[in-house]
Amino acid sequence: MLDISTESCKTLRKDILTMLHASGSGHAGGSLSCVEIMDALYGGILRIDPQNPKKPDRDYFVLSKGHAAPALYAALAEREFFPKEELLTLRKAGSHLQGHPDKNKVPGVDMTTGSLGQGISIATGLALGTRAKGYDSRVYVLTGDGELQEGLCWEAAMAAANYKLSNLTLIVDWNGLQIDGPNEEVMNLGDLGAKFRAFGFEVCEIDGNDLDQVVKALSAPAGDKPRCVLAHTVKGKGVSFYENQVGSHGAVPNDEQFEKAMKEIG
Ligand SMILES: Cc1ncc(C[n+]2csc(CCOP(=O)(O)OP(=O)(O)O)c2C)c(N)n1
Ligand SMILES: [Mg+2]
Repeated sequence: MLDISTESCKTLRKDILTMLHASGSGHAGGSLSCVEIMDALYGGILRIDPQNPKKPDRDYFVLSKGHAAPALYAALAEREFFPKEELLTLRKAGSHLQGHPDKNKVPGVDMTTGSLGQGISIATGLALGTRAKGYDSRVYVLTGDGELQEGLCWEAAMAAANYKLSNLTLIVDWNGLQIDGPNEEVMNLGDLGAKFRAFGFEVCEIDGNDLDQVVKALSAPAGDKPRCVLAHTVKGKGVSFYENQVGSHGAVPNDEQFEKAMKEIG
């Protein structure tokens, strides 16, 4: 059973590495950077029921950075949406746990993702739709920082503010790195706080690997605008040879690295 604790974060990190080691492919860096966010959401903040994953008036989570699927799968398995042993089938032929999440195959996955840039639009639609139905649902979406270079993100942000979607929380995993380098070198994001404020969001900025800060930001009562949580994180967090390394993006541990990483996490 998953709870909100540093021990649960360690468990999620170990699950992620175990999956990647077993599959021989996947994305370590961006899965490890968002562990505290996943733990806070699936450890307690989201109003969801593993026995009834499609309950319409639940809370929703969209993993817009779908390549971090191992982090989502680990959280769902620890929250008992499916048996934990299945994590070892990551990316194997026939497994429901493919490299990117599929809502039609994996219990607890609210949206199929992997093509970057789409999640904020989807979450905006979910926030509008659940509000129209009169549900008390809150909708959370997690994007990468590099992902924000997709223009579609900003169209969706404009719409979310226009419709005053106070039930929507956008979390940015601001780890500073994307697939081929630091954001600042590839396409500088500039002052994201000022940008989201100008678009009509309420913005807060936190250390996204500090569990207390994450919980406080994600559980704060809704205001009258959509909220943007700029979460400063470390790509590859928890594993010394992955932290802040561009190469950790699509990294997979070999046997020796796996042992070292598991020891480091403790
Ligand atoms: C539309 C689209 N273009 C390219 C890719 C390939 N791709 C997968 S991850 C990634 C980099 C994402 O960087 P970022 O958003 O910063 O994610 P993180 O650092 O959290 O892993 C890219 C370019 C994709 N999945 N979708
Ligand atoms: Mg990034």
